[in-house]
Amino acid sequence: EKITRDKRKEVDLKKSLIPISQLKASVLFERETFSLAKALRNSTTGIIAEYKRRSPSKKSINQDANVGQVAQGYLKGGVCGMSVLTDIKYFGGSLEDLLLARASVTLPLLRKEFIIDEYQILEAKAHGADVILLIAAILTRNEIKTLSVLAKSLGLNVLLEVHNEEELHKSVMPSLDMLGVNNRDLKTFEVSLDTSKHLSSLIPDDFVKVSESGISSIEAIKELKQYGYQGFLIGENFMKSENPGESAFEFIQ
Ligand code: IGP
Repeated sequence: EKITRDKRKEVDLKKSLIPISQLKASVLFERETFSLAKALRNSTTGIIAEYKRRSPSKKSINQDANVGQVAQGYLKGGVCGMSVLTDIKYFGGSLEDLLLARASVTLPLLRKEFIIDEYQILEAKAHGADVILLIAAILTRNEIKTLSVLAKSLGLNVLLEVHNEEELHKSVMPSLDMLGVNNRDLKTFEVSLDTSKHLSSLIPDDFVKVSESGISSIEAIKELKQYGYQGFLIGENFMKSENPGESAFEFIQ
């Protein structure tokens, strides 16, 4: 089953939403955010570790790991930031997971979600996110602009994800902080690090470059660094272990 905008909307319409006034009145909405872009620029490892229970391509990865414990494990392991899936339908995640991660660590946190409207950005801030993901494949240039400008105005970093040249050309604008290249094709689930290598030279230098998905070795990271990448988003490779934090620690050592 492919992930499309329309499906995303169907899911959103079904859940009951917290009123915007209530989101804006929350304590977390007022907090000063951490900058993932800054953390990545100052880091030698650049690892963004993801909390992911399951995925459309892998079904179950790790249903039992406690998100707060994983967050603390990642922090101890030396990661730069953490990504938390909040999508229920495809990834078994929730905003509750984001809140629990926020309560457990001071790491920059990315809300990993199919964001298509402004409400989801207010929601992200109110649940402790520091960074939002925008996926070029499901947004127009105008939407990317409106959503990223709103996120910036709330002090959030923006990670824009692309998978090909066309998406990259459509998306580049000053209101983004980080440009992520997804090595996984969201339509076929095929993974190739060549996607990152191929697109790297087309990404302007003022953005932090992040390589996403399918990374499972230090050798891969060394190679991607030579292409200018400073961030590496890793999920499954850590989550498939019983103790994802320890797995991240061993990886980074
Ligand atoms: C992590 P992996 O292969 O290390 O588990 O991948 C992350 O890149 C992946 O979960 C991801 C993703 C996304 C998930 C990247 N972009 C967009 C959902 C939506």
